[in-house]
Amino acid sequence: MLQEVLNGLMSRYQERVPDVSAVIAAMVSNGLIGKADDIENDHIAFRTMGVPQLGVQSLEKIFLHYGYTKMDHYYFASKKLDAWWYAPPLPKYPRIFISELRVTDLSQQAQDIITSYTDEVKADPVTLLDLDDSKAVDTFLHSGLWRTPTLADFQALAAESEYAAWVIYNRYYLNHFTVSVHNLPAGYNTIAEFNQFLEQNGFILNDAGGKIKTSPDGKLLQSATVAGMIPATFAGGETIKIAGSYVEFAERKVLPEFADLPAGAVRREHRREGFEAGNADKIFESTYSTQTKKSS
Ligand code: OOG
Ligand code: NI
Repeated sequence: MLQEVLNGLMSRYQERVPDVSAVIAAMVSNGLIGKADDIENDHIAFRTMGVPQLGVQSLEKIFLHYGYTKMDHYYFASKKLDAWWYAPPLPKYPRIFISELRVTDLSQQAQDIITSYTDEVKADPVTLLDLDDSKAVDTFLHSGLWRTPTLADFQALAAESEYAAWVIYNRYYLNHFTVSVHNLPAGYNTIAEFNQFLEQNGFILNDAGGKIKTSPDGKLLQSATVAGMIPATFAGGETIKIAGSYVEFAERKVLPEFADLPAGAVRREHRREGFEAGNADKIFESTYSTQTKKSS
């Protein structure tokens, strides 16, 4: 069940985000991995609108049903976001990071625009789904939820919250998957080295707060590509390029209490867990125009 839903998310994401196949191809051709399936997916991420019948409380029901456990909360004051991460039922599955726009923190005008769309969803749609039907869940995750936005609404939202504009158009499309770098061959198994590999291969990295985002304990290091621009067609028929999704990279260092384990014995539970608000705050900007202007 869970594997089928994850496969459906990854296949749509890979079609929309050319950097996904390009990163995988570069890793294979340089011998970092044998095939795409060898990549360890550290986590995937979704964005949601925080209105009562949607948001995290709705989307999370799918993953709680598949055995995920809700973990820590993070708050992003200036971006007006909340987020939680979810631990998978088995280590072979990715962690999940779901964020939510604090809609009532926005201006009345932005709230009115958002609710004019989200009010089309009358009740929490996940409660109407048969979560044991992976096809139905897959279709739901890639459905419109609300009508296609107008360009004027998209631009009005973007002026106040680029996150809001992203969600009004992109809905539940996967925001990113994350290549775990610490188990890659020596020379590529740190974020610093992997970033160098990425840049040598022509990928453009998010440099908000620096290309390497490091947690205060020094044990979670992350980087991300700048989201590619995708053609988006609006309600009036206009087509402009807007930010799509991106790819992230994560290095989780071994915890001090396991420092003496032989390299071959180190597993996920021996490494730094969870997320870091300071890192995440900058990674969100991978879809913001301050970053995407470098790719377009
Ligand atoms: C999520 C940004 C945060 C992380 O790993 O901390 C994040 C987003 O852009 O929606 O992915
Ligand atoms: Ni992430």
